[in-house]
Amino acid sequence: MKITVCLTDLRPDSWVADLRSALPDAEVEPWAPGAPQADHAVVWAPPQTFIDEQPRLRGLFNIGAGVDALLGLRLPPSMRIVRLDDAGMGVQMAEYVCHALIRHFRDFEGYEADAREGRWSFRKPRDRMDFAVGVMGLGVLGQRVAQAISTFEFPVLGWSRSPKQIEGVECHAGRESFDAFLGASRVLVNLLPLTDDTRGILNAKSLSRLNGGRPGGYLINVARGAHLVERDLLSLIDAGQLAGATLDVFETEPLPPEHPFWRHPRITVTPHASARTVREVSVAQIAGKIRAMERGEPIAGVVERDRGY
Ligand code: NDP
Ligand code: OXD
Repeated sequence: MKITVCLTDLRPDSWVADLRSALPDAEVEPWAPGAPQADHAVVWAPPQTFIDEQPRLRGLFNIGAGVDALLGLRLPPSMRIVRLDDAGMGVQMAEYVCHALIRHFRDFEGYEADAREGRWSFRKPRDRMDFAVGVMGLGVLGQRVAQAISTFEFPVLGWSRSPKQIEGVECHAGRESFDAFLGASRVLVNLLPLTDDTRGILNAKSLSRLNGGRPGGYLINVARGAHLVERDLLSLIDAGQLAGATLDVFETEPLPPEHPFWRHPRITVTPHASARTVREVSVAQIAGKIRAMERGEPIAGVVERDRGY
């Protein structure tokens, strides 16, 4: 069995070495143009040339959870696309979102500013019942995040395509319940995949519904930059309708130095770092799935191309 590794903007050496250890019977090589046809590929943002030169791959294993970049390529119908399921990202995403939520709720930014000035002053405690958190996307990461938030006793709502029942989470599903979900949420966390249905879903109309249409809504976007209409967010914050945002993903990455998000006092920026791929866990997961596929067994995380995730 041949495995090729094509990781744009990342060095493949450690991935190749770890895959060789995990699959000692396989021939694992980094991809270069003209390489022989492989059976499976481990990829991150591969170029179209790679797909065109490897048309008989059976499995295309993405080293991330989001497959929007892969689905933008022309892919033979026989090629199965497989995303990472958690693989160490769930706990990181839970940490990131809880940190951003609590930093905003407790105004730790204000305390940090006070500390820089040597000022001893308190904030009035706020009622967490007024800070309902809505999680868009209740998949592998969204469910993990919703459950983590609920341990801090915030009211938690969730929104997905198909109906769900999750303890401690008021679950909504489908477009028809979107407005009710938004209106009942004050802090909005985005963990949707980027698809034709979800592109631009965070816009002036949807974001101004937060908190029942009253000022004070807050956005945490950790999914994809193209979910957000960036100028709409800026207008709503500058008009005082939204209290601010924590953003990990952007329409253009790296975020250009001149972008207004960098210096906006109500926006916190991180460089697509909320949940990093953990190589050791990911290699173990991918190797397990390749072995199962070779035995003809079903595997988790196969992307349904029609729905886009
Ligand atoms: P999943 O595929 O497991 O979950 C996706 C969820 O979104 C599901 O609950 C699904 O509903 C819901 N959904 C999809 N389309 C719609 C729609 N049109 N309306 C309502 N709900 C919808 O994905 P993950 O949880 O693993 O990951 C989510 C995203 O997070 C990734 O696609 C990626 O873009 C991003 N990500 C970002 C990272 C970062 O570092 N910033 C790291 C990892 C991931 P249903 O359950 O009904 O199918
Ligand atoms: C992912 C990501 O999709 O890192 O896994 O964004």
